[in-house]
Amino acid sequence: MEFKASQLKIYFICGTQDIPEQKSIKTVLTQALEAGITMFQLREKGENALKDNEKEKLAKELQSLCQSYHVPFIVNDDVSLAKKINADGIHVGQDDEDVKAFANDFQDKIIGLSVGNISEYETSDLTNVDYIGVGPMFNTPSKSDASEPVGPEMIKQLRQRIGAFPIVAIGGITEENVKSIADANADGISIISAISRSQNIDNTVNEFKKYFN
Ligand code: TZP
Ligand code: MG
Repeated sequence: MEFKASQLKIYFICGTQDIPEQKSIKTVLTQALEAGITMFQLREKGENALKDNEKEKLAKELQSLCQSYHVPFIVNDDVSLAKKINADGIHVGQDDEDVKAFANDFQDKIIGLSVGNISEYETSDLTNVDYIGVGPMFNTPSKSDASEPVGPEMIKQLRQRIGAFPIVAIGGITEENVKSIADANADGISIISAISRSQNIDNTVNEFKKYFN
């Protein structure tokens, strides 16, 4: 799938750990796709994360859901799974596998890299990278080892250095603070809990969409 920065507008990230009890990740993703998310990332993390065959089975089910809505399906961290199921892309952090090591296998795929601050930006090789994920913007309930929030100011600083290179903001983004992210000139927002825990996913996604058009 060819990458366009517009696909970053409403980038939903989720794993089974992010789903409230009594709900399923398939239902939540279906509602989010119906509401108009523009990209999806499967991020299985933590003690109870699915592994191996179970993870692959879930990944394929969610991939096929995304395909029916023509929304890119991205895998977090797990390069071999992304290759195996022919995902649309992979997202890695600074401490994950080096982009150089897998870039060759993802030439026609989407590659995302997390960049937390200016020094990480300066030491990152973006040659094969399609977008950077910048954050955490605010305090986040969804990443136990998250670093200190950098705020929308970090988007502005990176934008000055990076020009039109695609930037998606992450971390603690809600309907209350999304305007500050749009004003800082991010191409989009990546969201876990504000969507996965929303009482009305359709309404939440549509509120977010107003800021990225
Ligand atoms: N990376 C930085 S913050 C974060 C990740 C994966 C979690 C974002 O989740 P939420 O619930 O949207 O704050
Ligand atoms: Mg990672």
